[in-house]
Amino acid sequence: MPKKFKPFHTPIYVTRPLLPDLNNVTEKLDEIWKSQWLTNNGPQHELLEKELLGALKVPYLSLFNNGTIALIVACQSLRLSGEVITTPFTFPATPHVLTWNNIKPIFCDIDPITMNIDANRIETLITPQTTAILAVHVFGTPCDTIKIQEVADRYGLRVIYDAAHAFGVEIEGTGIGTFGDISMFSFHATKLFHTAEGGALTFNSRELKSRVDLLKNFGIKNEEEVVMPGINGKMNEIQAALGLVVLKDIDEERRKRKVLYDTYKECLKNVEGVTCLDNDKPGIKNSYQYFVVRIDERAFGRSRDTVYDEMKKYNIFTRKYFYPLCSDYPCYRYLPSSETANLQIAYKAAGEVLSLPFYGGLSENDIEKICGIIQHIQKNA
Ligand code: T4K
Repeated sequence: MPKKFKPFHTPIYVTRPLLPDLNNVTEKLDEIWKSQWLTNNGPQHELLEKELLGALKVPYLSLFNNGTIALIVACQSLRLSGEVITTPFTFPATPHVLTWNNIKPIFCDIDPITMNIDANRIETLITPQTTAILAVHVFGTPCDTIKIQEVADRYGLRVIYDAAHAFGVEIEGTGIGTFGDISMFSFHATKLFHTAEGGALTFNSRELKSRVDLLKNFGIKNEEEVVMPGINGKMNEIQAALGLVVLKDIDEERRKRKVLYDTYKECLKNVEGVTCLDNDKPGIKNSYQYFVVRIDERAFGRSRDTVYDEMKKYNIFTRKYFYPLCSDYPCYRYLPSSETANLQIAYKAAGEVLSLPFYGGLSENDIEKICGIIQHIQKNA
C-alpha cells in the first residue's frame, strides 16, 4: 500500500531568512535613533566590520550595500579589463559584474563533482586580453584555490572569488575569504548570515581595502578631494545593526542546519538516481548555506524538472539553482566560449541540480516528509 502524502499546510520555500528576536532589533534601532547617524561609516557599521573580521577569519574587510555592487567595485579596484575567465554555473550577478565593467566574460567548464570552475581548463582559455579569473565557491564548496592561484601566478592574473554562498567556510582553519586577491560575500536575506541586503569584500592587503573604501564612497577622500570615480556602495546603519543581531544567532542556526543536513543525507542515501552535494568533508568547515541534490533522470526514472513541478503540488518550492547557465542568457549566448560543446559538464549539472528547502525553521519531520515525497514521485513514474 503506497504511503499517501498530504501537501504542507503552508508553502515550504527553498529558504527563509534568519529572523532574530524583534526586541533585539528594536533595541538596536533605538541606539541608532539616539545617535541620529543613519549611514556613512557610523558606529554600527564600524562594529559589524570588526565582528566580521573575526567571524570570517580575514585580515581586512569592507561592507557594502549588496554583494553585486561589491563585486563591481572589486573589479574596478583591481583595474581589470579585457577578458576575465569565469564559470557559467552561477547566479547572473557573477558574469554581469564583468559586463558592467566593460569586460568580456569567458566561460570555462566546471568540475563534475564540485560544480566549481574546472581549474584544469582555465589555462586553455587564457589570451593576451585575460586579466583575471573570477571563480565562484558555488553552494559554499571551496574552489581548487591552490591550482587556480598557480595558473594565475604563472600568467600574472588577478583572482577574485565570488564567495556569496560561503559565509564561514574554512579550509584547514583558514577563512575562505583569504584566498585570491579579493573575495565577495553576499549578505542577502536568503543567505545564512544576512543584513536584508548587503555584502562585503575581503582582502589580505591594507592598500586594497583603502582603495575599495574610496571606490564605494564616490572616491571622496575628504571634503575637498575626490580622488577617483567611485560609486555609492555603502552599507547603512540599519543594515549593519540587523547584521550585528543576526550574527549572534548564526551558530545556533548552523547547528540546526547540520541536523537537517544529516537527516537529508540519511533519508536520501538509498534513493537510486539522487546524489547529495556533501560539503561535510575533513578539513572543511561547511557553511550549511544550501542543500543541493542532483537527479540523474535515467537512474531516478523521472527528470529533475518533473520533480520540481510535482513537488509544487505538495506546497514545496524547490529551486533549479543554477539553470539556465549564464552562458545561455541572450546577452552571452553569442560568445564563442558559450558554445555548448565547450560546456558539456556545466550543461549536465544545470539539468540535474535541485536546491531543496533548507533553513533552521524546518524540522527533521519536515525533511523526512520532503524526502518521502521525492521517493513517492519516483515510484509513481
Ligand atoms: N553571486 C552569487 C553566486 C549569488 O548567488 C548571488 C546572489 C550574488 C552573487 C549576488 O549577491 P547579492 O547582490 O544578491 O547580495 C536569491 C537571492 O536574491 C540572491 O541574493 C542569491 N544570490 C540567489 C542564489 O538567491 P532569487 O531570485 O532566487 O530570490 P527569491 O526572491 O526568489 O528568493 C528565494 C526564496 O527565498 C523565495 O522563494 C522565498 C524565500 N525568501 C526570499 C526573500 C527575498 C523569503 O522567505 N524572504 C525573503 O525576504 O535570488
